[in-house]
Amino acid sequence: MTTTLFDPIRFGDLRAANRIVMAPLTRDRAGPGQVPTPLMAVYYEQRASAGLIVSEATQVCATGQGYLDTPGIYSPEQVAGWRRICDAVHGRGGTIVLQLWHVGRISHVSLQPGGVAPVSSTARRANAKTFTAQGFTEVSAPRALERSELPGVVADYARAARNAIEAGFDGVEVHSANGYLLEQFLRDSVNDRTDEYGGSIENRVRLPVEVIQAVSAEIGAGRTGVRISPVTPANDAAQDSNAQALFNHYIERLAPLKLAFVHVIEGATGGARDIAPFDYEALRRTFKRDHEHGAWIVNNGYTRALAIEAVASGRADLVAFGKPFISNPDLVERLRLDAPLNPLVQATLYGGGAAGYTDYPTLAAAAG
Ligand code: 8OZ
Repeated sequence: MTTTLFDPIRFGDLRAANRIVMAPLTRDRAGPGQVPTPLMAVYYEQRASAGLIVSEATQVCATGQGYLDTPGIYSPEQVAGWRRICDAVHGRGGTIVLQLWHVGRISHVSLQPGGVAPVSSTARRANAKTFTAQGFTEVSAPRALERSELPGVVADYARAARNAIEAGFDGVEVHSANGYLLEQFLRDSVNDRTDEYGGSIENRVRLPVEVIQAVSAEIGAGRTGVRISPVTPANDAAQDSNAQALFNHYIERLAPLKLAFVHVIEGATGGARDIAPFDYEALRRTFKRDHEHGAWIVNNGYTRALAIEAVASGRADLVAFGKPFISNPDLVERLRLDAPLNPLVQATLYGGGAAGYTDYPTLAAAAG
């Protein structure tokens, strides 16, 4: 029988009631101290029918922050805030993992402890903007991390993963996409280091692999996933000179860890799927080679028809939806019924309160 988008699945130590994933979505609604709020618990609980929720990107340490009002997972208050969210989602039978994030150079001095420069693989500034208390602002020039500081970065991720489990998350997704810190090490268009963390592909994957190994060792590979975006131009991470070779090698290094999942953004994040030719299937084959039970999650611009085809053909195990989940808390039900979707309101995406966050109607509410 053909596998459908609505069939359950087990992968690693995780289980999902269907193959529909809520993609990580930055909404900038954390409270003081970067603590998740009760309103955020309402928002996630409303979306708990997703087979898997990947939380919004969450900084692993204070220097990992690059946007106003994004949540953290490094203080006891943040852990307590997230616990409320995990309890709410689990109360509805959902599964939720936390996305572990360090923005690297995609930040602004006004968001950094002590107002100092953000850190990166490089001291070169990105041609990118971020959202600060002053509105959209050019990112600040970074400082290149010293070789001796890198074990501390790895430790920050491991501690954050332990905090996530303590908060009640089912696992974590390491954010290794979209031009943030780990991709600032991966790509030769950004990484200009001359130590063993720069130069060759083997050297550039070193920090991301160390981070993912440390997280797996801390909480178990069966609760650990990774998100990649091999060809995205997001956040001035210009194409690597050989993206295919880079990501082939990266997945070769990750495959023996037997992670729960790999989550791949195909094409330009939030944009064209066909921005550059890339053989995603080669990565999937490598990941699955000795680990059939690891899940391959695909994302970016999937329609209902494309998602059904991706799962039925075996090209993907699960499909992540971003924007449709913002405006449709009951997206799973709508996809099942092939019902129309609520349109997205752009103005309320980032920051603010309940408007455009927890007030999108379900089908039932719209009918009532
Ligand atoms: C949109 C706005 C701010 C951050 C990403 C975490 O692109 C993000 C992000 C998206 O991965």
